[in-house]
Amino acid sequence: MHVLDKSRGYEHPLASEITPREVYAARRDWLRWMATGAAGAALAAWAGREAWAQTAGPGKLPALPGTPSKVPGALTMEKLTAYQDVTTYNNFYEFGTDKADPARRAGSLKTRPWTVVVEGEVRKPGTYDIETLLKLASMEERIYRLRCVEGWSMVIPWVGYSLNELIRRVEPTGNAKYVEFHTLADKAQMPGLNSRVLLWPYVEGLRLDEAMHPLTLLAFGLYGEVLPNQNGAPLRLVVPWKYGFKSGKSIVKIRFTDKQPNTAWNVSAPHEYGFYSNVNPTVDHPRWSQATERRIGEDGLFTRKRPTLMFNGYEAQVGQLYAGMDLKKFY
Ligand SMILES: Nc1nc2c(c(=O)[nH]1)N[C@H]1C(S)=C(S)[C@@H](COP(=O)(O)O)O[C@H]1N2
Ligand SMILES: [Mo]
Repeated sequence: MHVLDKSRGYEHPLASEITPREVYAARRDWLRWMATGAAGAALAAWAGREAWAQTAGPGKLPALPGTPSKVPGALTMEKLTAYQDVTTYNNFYEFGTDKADPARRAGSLKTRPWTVVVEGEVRKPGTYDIETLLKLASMEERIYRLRCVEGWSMVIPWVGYSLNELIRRVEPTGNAKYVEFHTLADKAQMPGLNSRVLLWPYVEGLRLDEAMHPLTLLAFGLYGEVLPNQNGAPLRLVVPWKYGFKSGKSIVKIRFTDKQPNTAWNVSAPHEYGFYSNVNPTVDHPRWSQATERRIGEDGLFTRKRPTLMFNGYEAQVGQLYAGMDLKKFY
Protein backbone atom coordinates (compact mmCIF):
# COMPACT_ATOMS: atom_id res chain seq x y z
CA MET A 1 0.00 0.00 0.00
CA HIS A 2 1.22 3.46 -0.87
CA VAL A 3 0.00 6.85 0.40
CA LEU A 4 -0.12 10.21 -1.29
CA ASP A 5 2.15 12.81 0.27
CA LYS A 6 0.24 15.99 -0.55
CA SER A 7 3.13 18.32 0.21
CA ARG A 8 5.39 16.57 -2.29
CA GLY A 9 2.81 15.28 -4.73
CA TYR A 10 3.98 11.72 -5.13
CA GLU A 11 3.48 8.43 -3.42
CA HIS A 12 5.79 6.81 -0.95
CA PRO A 13 5.34 3.73 1.22
CA LEU A 14 4.50 4.08 4.90
CA ALA A 15 7.53 3.41 7.06
CA SER A 16 5.65 0.57 8.74
CA GLU A 17 5.30 -1.16 5.37
CA ILE A 18 8.99 -1.19 4.55
CA THR A 19 10.36 -4.66 5.15
CA PRO A 20 13.96 -5.36 6.17
CA ARG A 21 14.51 -6.70 2.66
CA GLU A 22 13.43 -3.43 1.11
CA VAL A 23 15.69 -1.54 3.47
CA TYR A 24 18.48 -3.85 2.37
CA ALA A 25 17.71 -3.31 -1.30
CA ALA A 26 17.52 0.47 -0.91
CA ARG A 27 20.86 0.61 0.85
CA ARG A 28 22.31 -1.69 -1.75
CA ASP A 29 21.07 0.47 -4.62
CA TRP A 30 22.41 3.59 -2.94
CA LEU A 31 25.73 1.95 -2.23
CA ARG A 32 26.04 0.74 -5.81
CA TRP A 33 25.29 4.22 -7.07
CA MET A 34 28.03 5.53 -4.82
CA ALA A 35 30.38 2.83 -6.10
CA THR A 36 29.78 3.66 -9.76
CA GLY A 37 32.15 6.57 -9.34
CA ALA A 38 29.50 9.25 -9.40
CA ALA A 39 30.32 10.04 -5.81
CA GLY A 40 34.08 9.72 -6.10
CA ALA A 41 36.32 6.91 -5.03
CA ALA A 42 37.13 8.19 -1.56
CA LEU A 43 33.51 8.79 -0.74
CA ALA A 44 32.56 5.39 -2.14
CA ALA A 45 35.07 3.70 0.15
CA TRP A 46 33.68 5.59 3.11
CA ALA A 47 30.11 4.81 2.06
CA GLY A 48 31.04 1.17 1.70
CA ARG A 49 32.24 0.91 5.25
CA GLU A 50 29.31 2.81 6.70
CA ALA A 51 26.59 1.15 4.68
CA TRP A 52 28.07 -2.29 5.14
CA ALA A 53 28.34 -1.89 8.88
CA GLN A 54 24.62 -1.15 8.97
CA THR A 55 23.37 -3.57 6.36
CA ALA A 56 20.97 -6.12 7.73
CA GLY A 57 20.15 -9.35 5.95
CA PRO A 58 16.77 -10.96 6.48
CA GLY A 59 18.00 -11.77 9.98
CA LYS A 60 17.38 -15.50 9.86
CA LEU A 61 20.99 -16.62 9.77
CA PRO A 62 24.34 -15.33 11.06
CA ALA A 63 25.54 -12.20 9.25
CA LEU A 64 28.24 -12.58 6.61
CA PRO A 65 29.00 -9.15 5.21
CA GLY A 66 31.17 -8.54 2.17
CA THR A 67 32.51 -5.39 0.58
CA PRO A 68 31.27 -4.53 -2.92
CA SER A 69 33.37 -6.43 -5.47
CA LYS A 70 35.68 -4.53 -7.80
CA VAL A 71 35.77 -7.38 -10.32
CA PRO A 72 34.40 -6.08 -13.66
CA GLY A 73 30.81 -7.22 -14.19
CA ALA A 74 30.40 -8.47 -10.62
CA LEU A 75 27.72 -5.99 -9.52
CA THR A 76 24.74 -5.92 -11.84
CA MET A 77 22.40 -3.01 -11.18
CA GLU A 78 19.31 -5.12 -11.87
CA LYS A 79 16.56 -5.48 -9.31
CA LEU A 80 17.31 -8.21 -6.80
CA THR A 81 15.12 -11.29 -6.68
CA ALA A 82 13.27 -11.41 -3.35
CA TYR A 83 15.03 -13.35 -0.58
CA GLN A 84 11.84 -15.39 -0.21
CA ASP A 85 12.07 -16.55 -3.85
CA VAL A 86 15.84 -17.13 -3.76
CA THR A 87 15.42 -19.43 -0.76
CA THR A 88 12.21 -21.32 -1.58
CA TYR A 89 12.48 -21.97 -5.33
CA ASN A 90 15.55 -24.18 -5.58
CA ASN A 91 17.18 -26.99 -7.48
CA PHE A 92 19.06 -29.26 -5.08
CA TYR A 93 18.16 -32.76 -6.17
CA GLU A 94 19.83 -34.34 -3.15
CA PHE A 95 16.75 -33.11 -1.27
CA GLY A 96 14.16 -33.90 -3.94
CA THR A 97 13.25 -32.72 -7.43
CA ASP A 98 10.40 -30.37 -6.53
CA LYS A 99 11.40 -26.70 -6.34
CA ALA A 100 9.99 -26.54 -2.80
CA ASP A 101 11.78 -29.68 -1.54
CA PRO A 102 15.16 -28.14 -0.66
CA ALA A 103 13.67 -25.41 1.57
CA ARG A 104 11.42 -28.00 3.23
CA ARG A 105 14.01 -30.73 3.69
CA ALA A 106 17.52 -29.26 3.76
CA GLY A 107 17.21 -28.37 7.44
CA SER A 108 18.71 -31.82 8.11
CA LEU A 109 21.99 -30.87 6.40
CA LYS A 110 24.80 -30.64 8.97
CA THR A 111 27.16 -27.87 7.88
CA ARG A 112 29.60 -28.18 10.81
CA PRO A 113 32.14 -29.65 11.00
CA TRP A 114 32.80 -29.36 7.25
CA THR A 115 35.93 -29.96 5.26
CA VAL A 116 36.89 -29.64 1.62
CA VAL A 117 39.50 -32.02 0.24
CA VAL A 118 41.78 -30.52 -2.42
CA GLU A 119 43.60 -33.18 -4.43
CA GLY A 120 44.99 -34.22 -7.79
CA GLU A 121 47.33 -32.10 -9.88
CA VAL A 122 48.36 -29.58 -7.20
CA ARG A 123 51.60 -29.03 -5.30
CA LYS A 124 49.76 -28.38 -2.06
CA PRO A 125 46.93 -30.90 -1.68
CA GLY A 126 45.17 -30.97 1.65
CA THR A 127 42.00 -30.90 3.67
CA TYR A 128 40.64 -27.43 4.28
CA ASP A 129 38.39 -26.76 7.24
CA ILE A 130 35.38 -24.48 6.62
CA GLU A 131 36.64 -22.05 9.26
CA THR A 132 39.95 -21.77 7.37
CA LEU A 133 38.15 -21.24 4.05
CA LEU A 134 35.99 -18.49 5.55
CA LYS A 135 39.17 -16.60 6.45
CA LEU A 136 41.20 -17.43 3.35
CA ALA A 137 40.40 -14.19 1.47
CA SER A 138 38.26 -11.12 2.08
CA MET A 139 34.53 -11.51 1.51
CA GLU A 140 32.99 -9.61 -1.40
CA GLU A 141 29.43 -8.94 -2.37
CA ARG A 142 28.67 -10.01 -5.96
CA ILE A 143 25.32 -9.43 -7.57
CA TYR A 144 24.94 -11.97 -10.35
CA ARG A 145 22.25 -13.07 -12.72
CA LEU A 146 21.57 -16.80 -12.36
CA ARG A 147 20.13 -18.52 -15.43
CA CYS A 148 18.85 -22.06 -15.00
CA VAL A 149 18.93 -24.32 -18.04
CA GLU A 150 15.18 -24.83 -17.45
CA GLY A 151 14.47 -21.28 -18.66
CA TRP A 152 14.11 -19.19 -15.49
CA SER A 153 16.44 -16.64 -13.91
CA MET A 154 17.08 -14.65 -10.75
CA VAL A 155 19.36 -11.83 -9.56
CA ILE A 156 21.14 -12.85 -6.36
CA PRO A 157 23.50 -10.92 -4.04
CA TRP A 158 26.12 -13.50 -3.12
CA VAL A 159 28.93 -13.20 -0.57
CA GLY A 160 32.24 -14.92 -1.20
CA TYR A 161 35.53 -14.55 -3.01
CA SER A 162 37.01 -15.57 -6.35
CA LEU A 163 37.75 -19.29 -6.54
CA ASN A 164 41.18 -18.33 -7.90
CA GLU A 165 42.14 -17.18 -4.36
CA LEU A 166 42.02 -20.83 -3.30
CA ILE A 167 43.44 -22.21 -6.56
CA ARG A 168 46.51 -19.99 -6.35
CA ARG A 169 47.24 -21.16 -2.83
CA VAL A 170 47.16 -24.87 -3.73
CA GLU A 171 49.49 -24.34 -6.72
CA PRO A 172 48.20 -26.38 -9.67
CA THR A 173 50.88 -28.36 -11.51
CA GLY A 174 51.52 -28.06 -15.25
CA ASN A 175 49.25 -31.09 -15.78
CA ALA A 176 46.20 -29.41 -14.26
CA LYS A 177 43.83 -28.60 -17.14
CA TYR A 178 40.44 -29.12 -15.48
CA VAL A 179 38.86 -28.82 -12.05
CA GLU A 180 36.28 -31.24 -10.71
CA PHE A 181 33.84 -30.30 -7.93
CA HIS A 182 32.28 -33.06 -5.84
CA THR A 183 29.35 -32.19 -3.64
CA LEU A 184 28.14 -33.98 -0.51
CA ALA A 185 26.31 -37.29 -0.99
CA ASP A 186 25.16 -38.54 2.42
CA LYS A 187 22.02 -40.66 2.42
CA ALA A 188 21.51 -40.09 6.14
CA GLN A 189 21.03 -36.36 5.50
CA MET A 190 19.79 -36.24 1.92
CA PRO A 191 16.53 -38.04 1.13
CA GLY A 192 16.82 -37.31 -2.60
CA LEU A 193 19.79 -39.66 -2.91
CA ASN A 194 17.35 -42.58 -2.96
CA SER A 195 16.24 -41.46 -6.39
CA ARG A 196 18.14 -42.40 -9.52
CA VAL A 197 17.60 -39.07 -11.35
CA LEU A 198 21.34 -38.52 -11.27
CA LEU A 199 24.45 -40.51 -10.53
CA TRP A 200 25.60 -39.43 -7.07
CA PRO A 201 27.62 -37.63 -5.95
CA TYR A 202 26.73 -34.57 -7.99
CA VAL A 203 29.95 -33.79 -9.83
CA GLU A 204 30.60 -30.69 -11.90
CA GLY A 205 33.68 -29.38 -13.64
CA LEU A 206 35.36 -26.44 -15.30
CA ARG A 207 38.38 -25.91 -17.47
CA LEU A 208 41.21 -24.48 -15.35
CA ASP A 209 41.04 -21.07 -17.08
CA GLU A 210 37.30 -20.90 -16.41
CA ALA A 211 37.90 -21.79 -12.78
CA MET A 212 40.60 -19.09 -12.55
CA HIS A 213 38.35 -16.38 -14.04
CA PRO A 214 37.72 -13.68 -11.41
CA LEU A 215 33.93 -13.95 -11.88
CA THR A 216 33.98 -17.61 -10.75
CA LEU A 217 32.86 -17.31 -7.17
CA LEU A 218 33.27 -19.51 -4.13
CA ALA A 219 30.15 -18.42 -2.28
CA PHE A 220 29.53 -18.68 1.46
CA GLY A 221 26.56 -16.36 1.81
CA LEU A 222 23.73 -14.45 0.19
CA TYR A 223 21.87 -11.30 1.17
CA GLY A 224 24.60 -10.49 3.70
CA GLU A 225 24.10 -13.71 5.67
CA VAL A 226 25.56 -17.23 5.57
CA LEU A 227 24.03 -19.47 2.89
CA PRO A 228 20.74 -21.12 3.78
CA ASN A 229 21.16 -24.91 3.49
CA GLN A 230 18.88 -25.08 0.44
CA ASN A 231 21.23 -22.73 -1.45
CA GLY A 232 24.28 -24.92 -0.89
CA ALA A 233 25.63 -24.29 2.61
CA PRO A 234 28.27 -24.04 3.81
CA LEU A 235 29.95 -23.30 0.47
CA ARG A 236 29.08 -23.61 -3.21
CA LEU A 237 30.30 -22.48 -6.57
CA VAL A 238 28.68 -19.71 -8.63
CA VAL A 239 29.65 -19.48 -12.32
CA PRO A 240 27.36 -16.71 -13.59
CA TRP A 241 27.89 -17.12 -17.35
CA LYS A 242 26.98 -20.83 -17.32
CA TYR A 243 23.68 -22.56 -16.70
CA GLY A 244 22.97 -22.91 -12.99
CA PHE A 245 23.70 -26.62 -12.82
CA LYS A 246 27.42 -25.90 -13.32
CA SER A 247 27.40 -24.24 -9.88
CA GLY A 248 27.64 -27.16 -7.45
CA LYS A 249 26.23 -26.82 -3.95
CA SER A 250 27.69 -28.01 -0.64
CA ILE A 251 31.13 -28.83 -2.04
CA VAL A 252 33.31 -31.42 -0.27
CA LYS A 253 36.06 -32.09 -2.79
CA ILE A 254 37.96 -30.13 -5.43
CA ARG A 255 40.08 -32.23 -7.73
CA PHE A 256 42.55 -30.98 -10.37
CA THR A 257 42.93 -33.24 -13.39
CA ASP A 258 44.47 -33.43 -16.83
CA LYS A 259 41.25 -34.87 -18.34
CA GLN A 260 37.84 -33.34 -18.88
CA PRO A 261 35.69 -34.52 -15.94
CA ASN A 262 32.60 -36.67 -16.33
CA THR A 263 29.91 -34.45 -14.89
CA ALA A 264 26.63 -35.67 -13.39
CA TRP A 265 24.33 -33.99 -15.92
CA ASN A 266 26.52 -34.81 -18.89
CA VAL A 267 26.57 -38.48 -17.90
CA SER A 268 22.79 -38.61 -17.34
CA ALA A 269 21.85 -36.90 -20.64
CA PRO A 270 24.89 -36.18 -22.84
CA HIS A 271 22.91 -34.83 -25.80
CA GLU A 272 21.08 -32.36 -23.55
CA TYR A 273 23.80 -31.16 -21.17
CA GLY A 274 27.30 -30.59 -22.45
CA PHE A 275 30.45 -30.02 -20.44
CA TYR A 276 30.60 -26.28 -21.25
CA SER A 277 26.94 -25.31 -20.80
CA ASN A 278 27.58 -21.63 -21.37
CA VAL A 279 24.36 -19.64 -21.42
CA ASN A 280 23.65 -19.24 -25.15
CA PRO A 281 20.35 -18.01 -26.62
CA THR A 282 21.29 -19.41 -30.05
CA VAL A 283 21.84 -23.01 -28.91
CA ASP A 284 18.52 -24.53 -27.89
CA HIS A 285 18.02 -27.38 -25.49
CA PRO A 286 16.75 -30.35 -27.56
CA ARG A 287 13.38 -30.04 -25.81
CA TRP A 288 12.96 -26.25 -25.51
CA SER A 289 14.23 -22.88 -26.72
CA GLN A 290 16.94 -21.04 -24.79
CA ALA A 291 16.22 -17.68 -26.50
CA THR A 292 14.17 -16.27 -23.62
CA GLU A 293 13.79 -16.66 -19.89
CA ARG A 294 11.29 -16.08 -17.11
CA ARG A 295 12.64 -13.82 -14.35
CA ILE A 296 11.37 -15.22 -11.05
CA GLY A 297 9.22 -12.65 -9.25
CA GLU A 298 8.15 -10.95 -12.46
CA ASP A 299 5.52 -13.49 -13.38
CA GLY A 300 2.18 -11.98 -14.25
CA LEU A 301 -0.55 -12.39 -16.80
CA PHE A 302 0.99 -9.80 -19.13
CA THR A 303 4.65 -10.25 -18.24
CA ARG A 304 6.84 -10.90 -21.22
CA LYS A 305 9.72 -13.27 -21.06
CA ARG A 306 13.14 -11.62 -21.15
CA PRO A 307 15.57 -12.25 -23.95
CA THR A 308 18.42 -14.47 -22.79
CA LEU A 309 21.82 -12.83 -23.22
CA MET A 310 24.93 -14.46 -24.65
CA PHE A 311 27.02 -15.79 -21.77
CA ASN A 312 24.17 -14.55 -19.55
CA GLY A 313 25.31 -10.97 -20.15
CA TYR A 314 28.95 -11.62 -19.20
CA GLU A 315 30.30 -11.82 -22.76
CA ALA A 316 32.61 -8.81 -22.35
CA GLN A 317 34.28 -10.54 -19.40
CA VAL A 318 34.38 -14.18 -20.54
CA GLY A 319 33.94 -14.28 -24.33
CA GLN A 320 37.71 -14.51 -24.85
CA LEU A 321 37.84 -17.85 -23.04
CA TYR A 322 36.01 -19.39 -26.01
CA ALA A 323 37.63 -17.58 -28.93
CA GLY A 324 37.69 -19.84 -31.97
CA MET A 325 35.49 -22.53 -30.44
CA ASP A 326 32.35 -23.78 -32.16
CA LEU A 327 29.81 -23.18 -29.39
CA LYS A 328 27.21 -25.35 -31.12
CA LYS A 329 29.59 -28.27 -30.89
CA PHE A 330 30.97 -27.43 -27.45
CA TYR A 331 27.57 -26.75 -25.87
N1 LIG B 1 24.71 -30.40 -5.35
C1 LIG B 1 23.86 -29.80 -6.20
N2 LIG B 1 24.19 -28.58 -6.71
C2 LIG B 1 23.34 -27.95 -7.56
C3 LIG B 1 22.12 -28.56 -7.96
C4 LIG B 1 21.81 -29.84 -7.41
O1 LIG B 1 20.76 -30.45 -7.69
N3 LIG B 1 22.70 -30.42 -6.54
N4 LIG B 1 21.29 -27.91 -8.84
C5 LIG B 1 21.90 -26.89 -9.72
C6 LIG B 1 20.93 -26.11 -10.47
S1 LIG B 1 20.13 -26.90 -11.75
C7 LIG B 1 20.76 -24.76 -10.25
S2 LIG B 1 19.77 -23.84 -11.27
C8 LIG B 1 21.38 -24.09 -9.08
C9 LIG B 1 20.32 -23.41 -8.24
O2 LIG B 1 20.88 -22.66 -7.19
P1 LIG B 1 19.94 -21.89 -6.16
O3 LIG B 1 18.90 -22.86 -5.67
O4 LIG B 1 20.82 -21.42 -5.07
O5 LIG B 1 19.31 -20.75 -6.91
O6 LIG B 1 22.10 -24.99 -8.26
C10 LIG B 1 22.85 -25.97 -8.96
N5 LIG B 1 23.69 -26.71 -8.04
MO1 LIG C 1 19.34 -25.25 -13.05
